[in-house]
Amino acid sequence: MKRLAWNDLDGPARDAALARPVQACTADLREGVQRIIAEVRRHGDAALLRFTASYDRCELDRLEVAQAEFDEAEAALEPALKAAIREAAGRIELFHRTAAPRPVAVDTAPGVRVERVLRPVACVGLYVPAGSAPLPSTALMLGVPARIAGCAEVVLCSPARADGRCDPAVLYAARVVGVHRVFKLGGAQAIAAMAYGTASVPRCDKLFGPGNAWVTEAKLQVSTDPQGAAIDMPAGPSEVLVVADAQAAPAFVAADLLSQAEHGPDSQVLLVSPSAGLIDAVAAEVERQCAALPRSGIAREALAHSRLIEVDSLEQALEVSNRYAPEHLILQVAEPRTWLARVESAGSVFLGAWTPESVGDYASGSNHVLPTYGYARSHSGVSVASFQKQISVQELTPAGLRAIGPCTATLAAAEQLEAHRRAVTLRLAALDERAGVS
Ligand code: HSO
Ligand code: ZN
Repeated sequence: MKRLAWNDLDGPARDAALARPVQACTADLREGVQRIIAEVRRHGDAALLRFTASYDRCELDRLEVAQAEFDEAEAALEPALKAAIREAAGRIELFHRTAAPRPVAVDTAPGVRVERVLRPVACVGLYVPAGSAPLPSTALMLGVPARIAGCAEVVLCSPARADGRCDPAVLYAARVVGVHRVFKLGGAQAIAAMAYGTASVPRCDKLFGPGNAWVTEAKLQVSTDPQGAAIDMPAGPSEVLVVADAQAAPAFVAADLLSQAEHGPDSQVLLVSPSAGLIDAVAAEVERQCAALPRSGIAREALAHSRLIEVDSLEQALEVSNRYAPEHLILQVAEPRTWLARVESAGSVFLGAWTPESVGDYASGSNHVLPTYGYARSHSGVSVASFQKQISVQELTPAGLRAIGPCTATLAAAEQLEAHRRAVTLRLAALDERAGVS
């Protein structure tokens, strides 16, 4: 890991220190995805079966997972894993229900009622990757808020293995959270199928979930097509920034850094600390722990573009963190809660030595589909609100129109929008007439 002292860096060097690995969207990738989308739109299921045969190396005669396959998956799974999936789903449900937006109503003037009502996005498409590691937890993170929002149709796509089956834990998680239909589809073809619909895959209004470069590029392409589908957020590789002080346990900090580094070679992990001693100790621990990991090769590639940054204070550490806007921010400092007020941009925050980032990935109840790549400056993680539309409603009584009509008419006149003004003034005149004012 590269070691830097923040105060020795000038402006451009600071930008470079916090730069993410470049997400190369090559012309090849863009055109490859365009071709897949065009094929799926033209040939529907036939194209999906063809792409699945060539990319996932399995010949299917049906894309949708049948009830019997859910039953088999459930029978094959360890009871302990099934219990953990149900336990995690319960806490994700509790947090997301508690944090869900509520309808509101307020009288903004006597006789002027303004409301917000909530409606579910009707049909949503969830993508659950299954590349180097299938992610049943992602099925929970997307399926639970979709169900709470009340989406009428919840579709999930996840690539099949070479034996033609989906990962059994993904299927079990999908069933636990009440996903309506699951399809054995991966990559850009899954995104194209859900965005445009085929004979077997329903057309979805909004697509959710992480994926590789092909999935990400396909989501971007369908989201810029008015005929396509909306998406949850722009996505990039996983990342974590740990702020730690001299009293932090190096082994804990190293373990948290490695837990993100093992996601993929382009994951990024940063340690920001005012303690040179802690940085040395963490660097040694990372080496030691990494060697013992099954995915040490992946983690090592990620560590190659990760950083250890020495700052002069925790205040400065928080400034660096806000500038980076990490997907995950871990505060391993004395009294972490006192620093929370300084956090301006982060997807999800983990306070104190006993809060590893892994608990947010799986089981604390918060969501793990979070803004990466600096999007935490302007975006939030997936929540029930992501699966809803907020509709505003207003209703005026005659007294209400009398109260706010003149303000409206004045503003309409200032914008020289006479029809707008008259829509108010003719009603005010009608009220005057009714009241017998001449
Ligand atoms: N940390 C990932 C989510 C995840 N981790 C799923 C394990 N499974 C999001 O950045
Ligand atoms: Zn993770």
